[in-house]
Amino acid sequence: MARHRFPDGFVWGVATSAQQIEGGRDAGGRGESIWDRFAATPGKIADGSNPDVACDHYHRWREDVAIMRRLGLGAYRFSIAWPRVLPAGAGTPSAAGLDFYDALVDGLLAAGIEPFPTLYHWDLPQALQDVGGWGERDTARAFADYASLVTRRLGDRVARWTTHNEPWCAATLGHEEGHHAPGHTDPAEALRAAHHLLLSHGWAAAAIQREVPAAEVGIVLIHTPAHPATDGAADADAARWFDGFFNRWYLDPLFRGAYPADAVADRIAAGHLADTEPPFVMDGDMAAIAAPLDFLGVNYYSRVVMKAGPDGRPVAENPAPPGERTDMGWEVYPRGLHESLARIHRDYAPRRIYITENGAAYDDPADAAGRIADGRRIAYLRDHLLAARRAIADGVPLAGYFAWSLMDNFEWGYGYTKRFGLFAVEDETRRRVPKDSAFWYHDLVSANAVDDSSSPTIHGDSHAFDP
Ligand code: IFM
Repeated sequence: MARHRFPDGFVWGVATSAQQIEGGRDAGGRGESIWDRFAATPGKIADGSNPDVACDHYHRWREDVAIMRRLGLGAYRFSIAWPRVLPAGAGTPSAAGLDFYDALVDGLLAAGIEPFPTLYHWDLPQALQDVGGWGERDTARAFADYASLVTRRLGDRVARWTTHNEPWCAATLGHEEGHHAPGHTDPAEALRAAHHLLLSHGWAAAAIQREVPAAEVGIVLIHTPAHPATDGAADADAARWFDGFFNRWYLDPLFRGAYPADAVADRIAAGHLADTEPPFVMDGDMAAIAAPLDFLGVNYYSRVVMKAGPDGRPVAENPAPPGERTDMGWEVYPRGLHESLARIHRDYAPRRIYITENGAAYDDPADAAGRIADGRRIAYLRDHLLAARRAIADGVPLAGYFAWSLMDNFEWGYGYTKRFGLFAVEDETRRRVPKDSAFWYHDLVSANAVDDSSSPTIHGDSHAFDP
C-alpha cells in the first residue's frame, strides 16, 4: 500500500444542494420553485416522489453540521434556495429565509467549517418562470439583484461564492431535453437560457464584488471528456461535437469571451441558431461573462464515448463501452478526472480549481447489524482522488475536493432511487446512517492523504454519528 499525501491546506468537503436536501417546502414563507412544480407534474419523477421534505435538512441542519464536524471537514458546499430568500424571485425578501442561511453560516463557522455557497443550483422561483424564466434576459437581472441581497447579508462571513452549478444541465436538460424543470423541449430556448445563465454569472460576480470587494467568486461547470468510439474521422468529429456543446460552450465564453466557432456552426447546421451573431448576445455581454474568475469549480463523474450514428449525427455509444458502471449507468472512469483537470489547466488556466462534485450512485442495503458496506463507492472515490493527486503533481492548481454527496437525497428526475450519499437517510426517522464510505472519508481527511489500498479498513458503528 502506498499513501499519497495532498498539499497542506488542501480543502476537504462535501457538497449538497438546497432542493435536494432541505425540504421545508413552505416553511418561513418559501416560494414555489420550478422543481416543486415539475415534481408535482405526473410522470416527471421516476418514483413519483417530490422534494417537499427530502432529507429535512431545513429542520435538521444542526445535526448535519455536527456530522460534518465529526467527519473533520474544512468546508461545506451547499446552495442557497432563491425562492426561500425571495419567494417571488424579486421584491420583498423573506426574513425567515435569510435567517435560515445566516444561522447555517454561523453554525458552520462555529464548527470550524468554511461555508462555500452556490447561489443557483436549479431551483428558479416559479414566479420568474411564469414570466419566461432563463429564456428571458430579465431573469439574469433578477439573479444579480438576488446575489447582491444574499452577499449583503452573508458576505461578512462568507469568503468564497459560487454563482451557478452546471449551467449546461439547467439550460439543456431543462429547456432542450425536457428531463429537468421547467421541462421544455425547445433547443433555441435552451441556447437563450445558456446565454442568460452565463450573463447572470457575470453580472452576479460583479454585484458580489461590489458588495464585498474581498470576496472570491467562481462558477461550477460539469466537465465530461468525450472520446471517439473508433479511430475514424466521423467518430472523432462526434466527440468534437459533444465537447463543443457540453464543455467548451461554457469554458470558452468564461475564459475567452466567445462561444466556440465550431460548436456555433453545429448549432446553425441543426437549425437551432440562425447565424453567428444571435440577437440574444448584446453589446458588453461577452466581456461581462469573461471577467476574471477567482476559481473554477469542476464537477466530474464520467466520460462519454461518441460515434457517428447511422444518419451521420453524433450519438453516445449505445450500448456504451464495457466497464464498471454506477447505478446512474455512468462508466467508472477515474482517468477522465485527470484528463479533465489537465485539459482545463492547459487550455483555460483558471487561477485555482476545486473539484466541487465527484461521487457515485450505488444502492447498498444495511446488513442485520446496520452496517452499510459500500465498498464500490470507496473504490470510486479512492481512484478519483488518486487521479486528482496525479493532476496536482502535474502542476494543476487544485485546491480542494468536495464529495458528492453528504447524504442520499432527491436526485432530480430519479427521485430517491439513486443514492450518492456517504450517509443513508432512514425513510421514517430521517436518521443519518453512516456508510463505510463515511468512516473511510473521515480517515482520509484526517490523514490529508489517500491510500491506494484495495481493501480499506473500516471501523465504527452505525450510531457513531448520532446526535
Ligand atoms: O445530484 C446531482 C447534482 O445536483 C449536480 N451534479 C450531478 C449530481 C449527480 O447527478
